[in-house]
Amino acid sequence: MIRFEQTFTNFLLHHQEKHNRTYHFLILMDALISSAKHIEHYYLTGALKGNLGLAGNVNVQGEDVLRMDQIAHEIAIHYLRVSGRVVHAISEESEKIIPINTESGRYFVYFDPLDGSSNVAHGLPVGFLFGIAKRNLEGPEDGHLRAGKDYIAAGMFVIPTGTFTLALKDAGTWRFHIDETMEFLKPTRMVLPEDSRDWELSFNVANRYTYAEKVQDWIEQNERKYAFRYLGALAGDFHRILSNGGMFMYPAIVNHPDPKKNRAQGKLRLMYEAAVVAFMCREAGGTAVDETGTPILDIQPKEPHQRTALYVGSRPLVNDIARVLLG
Ligand code: FDP
Repeated sequence: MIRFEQTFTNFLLHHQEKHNRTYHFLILMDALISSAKHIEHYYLTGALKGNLGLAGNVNVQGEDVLRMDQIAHEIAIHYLRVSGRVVHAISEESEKIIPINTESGRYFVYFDPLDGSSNVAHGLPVGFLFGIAKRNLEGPEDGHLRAGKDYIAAGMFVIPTGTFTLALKDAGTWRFHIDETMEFLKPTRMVLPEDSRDWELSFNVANRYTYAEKVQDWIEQNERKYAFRYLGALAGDFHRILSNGGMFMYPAIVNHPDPKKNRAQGKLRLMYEAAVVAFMCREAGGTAVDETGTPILDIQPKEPHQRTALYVGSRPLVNDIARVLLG
């Protein structure tokens, strides 16, 4: 017997209808879905085409090889452009803000088309993360750098696993899986589990002695209570936390033996990494803070590629470390 599941498109149409919303968001989501499918299939065959390597290489036909993250960026910009709905985009792959439809666009899209670069050469999971904010339709526009609390949606595709997670403001975090007809199906509401038995901790353990002493102490006191997992791609690591609970963290690096390698501001990007997962986490019942214990969603970005430290996951764990960070 074939089992049929609700499609993402159907889910979203009903959602928009129920909340009396416009069709513009549907067109934007269609562009993001098309981008993700295109990137996913490019990625699956990337090793074959020699596209998982470094830019500047030349392939056997003597053609320039583009890096996979540059290809992913171009794919996403193409679909965002033809959607006609985007005022401008901020991409990890472009230093400058990218104007798209500054006249009549409606949304700002902040994205990282291929996050988790250390996995790329191996064809292992990477993420396409995005946050969406809406233009001020009532008054003058103000510079377009929105704090996470002002996003209307945020999501991630874990490429090439065929999973897609989308959080809609005040309407929950939902996970979808791709089927053999390339449809994302089966909306499943994600709620961080309260039972701590399956909780996981996720951080780059090689960095632990470079963290602030109080963070090191917290790890010392808590690490034995939980399983430890680290893929090295935020989308994949956070995907697990959303299912199992626990905490992903990328703390500030302040005690590196080579001081030039310290990252007091943190490593991850606020607008298209930290705020994206923080938004999904809030809609799933969790929370996220930076190195000062400030909620990630409250941070007003000053520039598009701003970095931050990140602690994200189950509320009791994040609140516990926030207390230490504030102390
Ligand atoms: P990467 O630098 O490999 O692109 O974007 C930042 C990010 O990946 C995250 O996806 C990931 O969680 C983290 O950095 C991995 O950093 P480390 O290699 O320092 O652990």
